[in-house]
Amino acid sequence: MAARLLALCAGLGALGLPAPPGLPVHLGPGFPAPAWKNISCWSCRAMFTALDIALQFDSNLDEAAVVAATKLCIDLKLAPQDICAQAIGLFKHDVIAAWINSILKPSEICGLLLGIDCGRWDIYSDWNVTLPDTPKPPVVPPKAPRPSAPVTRVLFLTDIHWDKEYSPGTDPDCKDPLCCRRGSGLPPRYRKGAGKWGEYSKCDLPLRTIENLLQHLRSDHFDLVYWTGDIPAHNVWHQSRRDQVVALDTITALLRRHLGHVRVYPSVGNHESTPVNSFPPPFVRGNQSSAWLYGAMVAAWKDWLPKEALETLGRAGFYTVKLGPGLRLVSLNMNFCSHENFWLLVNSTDPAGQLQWLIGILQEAENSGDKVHIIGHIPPGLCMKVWSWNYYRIVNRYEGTIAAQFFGHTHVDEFEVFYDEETLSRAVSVAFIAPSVTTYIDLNPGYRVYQIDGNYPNSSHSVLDHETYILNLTEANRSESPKWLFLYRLREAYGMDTAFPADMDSLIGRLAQDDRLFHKYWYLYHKGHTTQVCEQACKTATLCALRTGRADDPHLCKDLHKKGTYGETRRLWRQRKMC
Ligand SMILES: *[C@@H]1O[C@H](CO)[C@@H](O)[C@H](O)[C@H]1NC(C)=O
Ligand SMILES: *[C@@H]1O[C@H](CO)[C@@H](O)[C@H](O)[C@H]1NC(C)=O
Ligand SMILES: *[C@@H]1O[C@H](CO)[C@@H](O)[C@H](O)[C@H]1NC(C)=O
Ligand SMILES: *[C@@H]1O[C@H](CO)[C@@H](O)[C@H](O)[C@H]1NC(C)=O
Ligand SMILES: *[C@@H]1O[C@H](CO)[C@@H](O)[C@H](O)[C@H]1NC(C)=O
Ligand SMILES: *[C@@H]1O[C@H](CO)[C@@H](O)[C@H](O)[C@H]1NC(C)=O
Ligand SMILES: CC(=O)N[C@H]1CO[C@H](CO)[C@@H](O)[C@@H]1O
Ligand SMILES: [Zn+2]
Ligand SMILES: [Zn+2]
Repeated sequence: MAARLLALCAGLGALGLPAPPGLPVHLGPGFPAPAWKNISCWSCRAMFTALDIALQFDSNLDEAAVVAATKLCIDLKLAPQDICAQAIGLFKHDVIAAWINSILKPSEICGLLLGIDCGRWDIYSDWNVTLPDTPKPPVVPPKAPRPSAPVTRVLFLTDIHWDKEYSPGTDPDCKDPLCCRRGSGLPPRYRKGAGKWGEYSKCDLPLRTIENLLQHLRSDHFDLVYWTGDIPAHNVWHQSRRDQVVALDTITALLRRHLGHVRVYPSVGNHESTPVNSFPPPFVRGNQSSAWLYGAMVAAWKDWLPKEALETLGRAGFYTVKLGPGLRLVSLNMNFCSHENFWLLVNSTDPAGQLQWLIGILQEAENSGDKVHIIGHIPPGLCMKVWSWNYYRIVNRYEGTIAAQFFGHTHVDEFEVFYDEETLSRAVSVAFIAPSVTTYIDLNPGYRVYQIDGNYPNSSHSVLDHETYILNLTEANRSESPKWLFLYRLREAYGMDTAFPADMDSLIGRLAQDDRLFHKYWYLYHKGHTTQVCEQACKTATLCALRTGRADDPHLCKDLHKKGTYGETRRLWRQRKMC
């Protein structure tokens, strides 16, 4: 019973309701700050034991749980009253179904809420993928191609977050988790209303801005498009399956119209589903399953993907496709690694067999001398520990085959370096994390273009450089026809010879040493719109994220923090927005 109550709380946490300013951090993944921060392990257990007993005396358990969860939501000020009620109404069905079979003790609940020190949980349970016996080929350090070699330009779009209720003139600082929309009310007299093209606040984008971006992109040339998800807005307390499919179809149609014949390869974001983050693995069947969503994706994307890819997409939201001679793409469904996907509390062992499948694809590619690009939504360093450690092992084993990795989800501009497992000192791979199209929160709209070693025999197919473009909202709002601007080019901005793993790793070292360079990074990280300064612990946490290709590894950042600051860094690191 406590399980069911917690399920509802988990659903709420999964809403990712932003913490009110000034309040510190949440303790467990996916839980909003004010709720759990101040609870000791002991009082957490006491509280859930009490609730457990109380609920045993109530015959209408689900109802009681809903009432209790709504009260908690309101008392803890997680969200305004009406949003609490709507959110819990929306989440209760699925979340209860996810939990009905998992019998949880208060200690397990508190383990989930407060971390592993306070109890155990299935998401902490251990499992290992099986690597083939084929020995790892000798490592060949990457080499820059000759200057005249062809280059592939890949347009990278992520986290569009279209708000169909966006409404200029409304209050950008409303009390709801998402503003600038119908129902946000009018701003106070001293504050201007939401801008025509977007707003620096907790707001998503109107369709007009997305269309404007796509029109602008017509004038450029791209060989390929990678599109890593999060299509709908952040109004997660009020989304139906129909709303999600309409968003998927609308944005897909826009891309098709404006990008024309260029092939687009999508990935599934955590916002595609409703409730948000709810991605039942294939062991869940019937109406609870994700069939409604994957089916809509198969229908929407059928012109872009071959039949075999549509088959795995329809089953579990991931696929692979051969892009051309010597290059294969893998699109992962990273929701199967997510702390916030409450279905994984039932069974988190390699959901949908995705990682084992990935190993098969990589081994085949290795056998035939192909390179592989991996795209996905949530970056691996933000995954559940066991999933991400397994993924790290795979990246290590296939470092010669995985030419590049690309993710989104954090909405900011960053990357994660992977190191060799033996010494954690040799950089073996980089996951590039591109900034969002949306402004959420306080950002300029933006997009990324990757330059990749092109299509010729023995090409490395690795990232040579990348460019980031933004819409300067301050300027855009003053004009009828906004201009998308070039913001920076990686190697030029940071003075790098290559964008290979070793150079990305040494960039982290240089950022740690050089405050001016870090300042520049912090500016570009926010797409040219910084609202906060970043010193000491914030800086360490920000740099630590760049080292962290696998979750919960205290060794990766050892040299970055001074003695005694590890706890603080970890705290800040966990505070990173889940988008
Ligand atoms: C957190 O706990 C401490 C000590 O138990 C207490 O003094 C403080 O007021 C609490 N803070 C909040 C926000 O409840
Ligand atoms: C998984 O592998 C790790 C490292 O080799 C080992 O310590 C652990 O016991 C293994 N776990 C299982 C469940 O086999
Ligand atoms: C399936 O589930 C959705 C969402 O919970 C609900 O709206 C719909 O009515 C259900 N359909 C059937 C046939 O049960
Ligand atoms: C969880 O899923 C894995 C892989 O599908 C399966 O081998 C295992 O038996 C499942 N565990 C439980 C407790 O059902
Ligand atoms: C590609 O690499 C292989 C193995 O190193 C080599 O035998 C072959 O000649 C190369 N092909 C070209 C066109 O460079
Ligand atoms: C955006 O425009 C404003 C006003 O012209 C300017 O101050 C700011 O520096 C610009 N930001 C970027 C990233 O170009
Ligand atoms: C983000 C931003 O600059 N918003 C402004 C856009 O322009 C309108 C009209 O001038 C202002 O009201 C917004 O504050
Ligand atoms: Zn996301
Ligand atoms: Zn997002």
